[in-house]
Amino acid sequence: MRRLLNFIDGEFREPTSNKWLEKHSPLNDEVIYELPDSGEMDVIQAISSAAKAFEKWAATPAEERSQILNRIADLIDENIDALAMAECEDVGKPLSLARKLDVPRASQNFRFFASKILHKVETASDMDGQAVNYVLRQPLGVAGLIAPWNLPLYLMTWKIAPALATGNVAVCKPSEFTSQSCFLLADLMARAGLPKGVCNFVFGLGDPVGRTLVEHPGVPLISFTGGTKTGELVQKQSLGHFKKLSLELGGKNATIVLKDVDLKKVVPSILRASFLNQGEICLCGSRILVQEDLFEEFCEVFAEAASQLVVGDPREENTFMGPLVSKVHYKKVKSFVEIARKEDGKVLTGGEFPENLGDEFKNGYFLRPTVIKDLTQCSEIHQTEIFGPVVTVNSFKYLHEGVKWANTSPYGLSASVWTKDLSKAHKMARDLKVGTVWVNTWLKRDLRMPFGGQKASGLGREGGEDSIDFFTEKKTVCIEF
Ligand code: TXE
Repeated sequence: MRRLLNFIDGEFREPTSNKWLEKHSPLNDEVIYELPDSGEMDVIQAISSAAKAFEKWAATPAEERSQILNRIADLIDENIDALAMAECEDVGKPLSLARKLDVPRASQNFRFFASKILHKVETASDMDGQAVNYVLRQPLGVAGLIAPWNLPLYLMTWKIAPALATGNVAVCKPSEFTSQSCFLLADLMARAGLPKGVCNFVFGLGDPVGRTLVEHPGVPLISFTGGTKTGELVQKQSLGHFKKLSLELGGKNATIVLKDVDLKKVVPSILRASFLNQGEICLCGSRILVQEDLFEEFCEVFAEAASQLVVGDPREENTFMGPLVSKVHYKKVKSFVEIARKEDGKVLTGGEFPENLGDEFKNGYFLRPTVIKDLTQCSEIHQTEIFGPVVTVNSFKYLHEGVKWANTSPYGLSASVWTKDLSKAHKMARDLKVGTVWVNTWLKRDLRMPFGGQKASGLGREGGEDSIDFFTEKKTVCIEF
């Protein structure tokens, strides 16, 4: 059986306990490899290796750090086939999506921060000729980087790149459901000439691996992406050490459709916003709100289009949706469809295992895109993150009602507004209580801009200057003349 290994101090290592976890394929539930069931000792070894490497890495000129990060980006691009297949096998996401989105964004993350650190300008001030002040930005040390299973490489590199670019070192904890791409990345980083100990990977369960990382006094900052419940746990675990925390958590995002849209034009984009990556993106629009004059027509056109989406073997070019990531998650998502039915929701399409999949996939975690209407605003389905291919559709009359409904959620990650009237869009964008608003588009990301959520969607922002801010400490030096 294939086994992945931890990557600590520049070498691949078995877990000290010699205990292993099995990874089941989302396509057919068969075991496809084993990963380390690492324990506290493995994490402590990784942290001490990183701490040993920190001083030298922090003193490495930005130009040199930048070159190494660009070499990592080159190797990611050169190894897109293996990396994309790893994401497809682990997550169940279409290979075409991994090739178009996940892997290119991983190398873009490295390139973006490799360039950003070469153009940094800091603040200075002159006190009427008496003294001068200037700001120094310095890395903190060992960064604890924890990523979820839906976009494993995309999100872990979004943390690694700025952490290393600013001179920190890292201990990375990928999700136990999706370890392959980080296992491959570790090798690429070593081949790019990253000094040993600068970036370490420890595979295993959230507790003990993630917990040990978060609780350890030698790890001054944690960048976490994952579910809201786990985010709360991470916050509690970090108490007592005054750590810097960045929490990217869950979402229950509204897609707001005004009556002036051209349905033929917007429905394909709203389908993508609803079901891309099997709906397993925290930014997916899972609550569709349509102005009432357009509501019935929208439901008909959208449900029909959703029923036509190709669900099947994620390795096939024309597949739009593969299976969900795990049996546990599949059962959780399916249970929400049953709850919707009990709450008198009307399932317009989907909610069940696709018929014509063929024997080889009969044990896979496949679910057809599901559209549900007529649920009340306070239904559990509207208030809970499902994180799968399940969306609800409801109507509203006036714009302020649409905004109010969109804001009636424990989450505040993102929203999208679809309309020809941009003055209405600007006004709605101001009133939506979220971290990102897209107008007539979705998931278009400018890495220079801040990204993050409010309320139960998280704490802090990363991206552009916000990442530099998060991964460095500022120091003001004042010199008297
Ligand atoms: O998260 P989990 P998952 C969210 C998305 C969904 C969730 C899915 O909305 O809710 O992520 O990912 C580790 N101490 N986002 O199920 O279970 C765990 O091993 C420390 C939001 O993986 O929270 C895994 O590596 N770590 C996001 C990671 O935490 C612990 C975008 C996440 O696990 C731990 C993508 C512990 N006690 C997904 N327990 C956004 N807002 O951008 C578990 N972990």
